[in-house]
Amino acid sequence: MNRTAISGGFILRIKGPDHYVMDGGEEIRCSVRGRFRIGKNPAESMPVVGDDVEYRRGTAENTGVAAGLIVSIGPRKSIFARTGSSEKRRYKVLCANLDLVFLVHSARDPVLNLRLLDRMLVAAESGRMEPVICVNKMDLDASGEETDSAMEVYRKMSYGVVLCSARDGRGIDELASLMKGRRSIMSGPSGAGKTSLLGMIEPGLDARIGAVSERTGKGRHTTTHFELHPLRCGGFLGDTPGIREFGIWEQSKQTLGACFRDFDPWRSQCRFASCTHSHEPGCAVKEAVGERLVSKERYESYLKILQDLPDLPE
Ligand SMILES: Nc1nc2c(ncn2[C@@H]2O[C@H](COP(=O)(O)OP(=O)(O)OP(=O)(O)O)[C@@H](O)[C@H]2O)c(=O)[nH]1
Ligand SMILES: [Mg+2]
Ligand SMILES: [Zn+2]
Repeated sequence: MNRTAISGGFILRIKGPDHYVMDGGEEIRCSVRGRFRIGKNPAESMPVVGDDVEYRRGTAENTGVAAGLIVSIGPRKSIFARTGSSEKRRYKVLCANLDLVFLVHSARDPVLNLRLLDRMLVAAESGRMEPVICVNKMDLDASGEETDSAMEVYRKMSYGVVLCSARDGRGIDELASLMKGRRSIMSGPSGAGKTSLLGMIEPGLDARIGAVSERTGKGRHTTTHFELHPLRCGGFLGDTPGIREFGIWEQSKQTLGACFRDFDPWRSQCRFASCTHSHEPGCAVKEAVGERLVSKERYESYLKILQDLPDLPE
């Protein structure tokens, strides 16, 4: 490889040793050597999709195509991670620096699971990502009233909510306009319709993703591979495999409350600064739940997630 100047870009996809870097409108195939120090966690030592990188540009000797060597990775503004099912504390960063994460659920088939949505909102907040709640398959919800009223509590917390259908096309324009010029991904339970929505937003993209997805026993394609796809409207969009278990990483019993936006007006008024809003006397959050200023269901989600979290180390 002929060594030349350093250039910058971000990683679109990783295939084995090849890291495809988007630099302006050009894709450069880069390699990496060794490990990097990226986040504060030692688990974050390898580049992931979405990382801003600097690379030394050259030309691969045998093929003549533009190639490069990644020499540094920029700080991660946000991360999207997954936890292993066996070891809940361990996590793997799937991608970095996303502007938005679309939390795709379905009104029916599978049924709308608000407790799972709450877990995913915590994950988004924890990774410093801006979530947009997306309820798909609205064509299966005759009046739409039930879904609409279930979303009221989330709208009040200033989360973006889009009711959509990959079948009849409602909400698609709204999703497309949110994605314009931004880097985003879709995440949510398997079968909620993430890949189908992608196909509506950018015709043909679902087929490209389908080609690398796995065929399940049920005879349908399940997304297994992850990368950011350039959109014709500008912007980059990633599709993720459906979620079976959604772990929460890097949170403790003492920090979880900060991931619940609806607790914000009350958290600072608790008697103890280290309040976990569960058993403590003088808890302003619990009082707010009692006065119906905070939704009982949201508080139940909170307690459920809290159970599995460790205490903050002294
Ligand atoms: N009625 C209805 N069906 C839909 C809609 N969107 C998707 N589907 C169907 O739901 C099934 C699952 O859709 P996918 O797009 O594969 O779901 P996914 O979220 O990508 O699933 P995973 O890749 O397994 O995570 C398919 O049979 C789709 O045809 C919709 O808006 N309405
Ligand atoms: Mg899919
Ligand atoms: Zn409290």
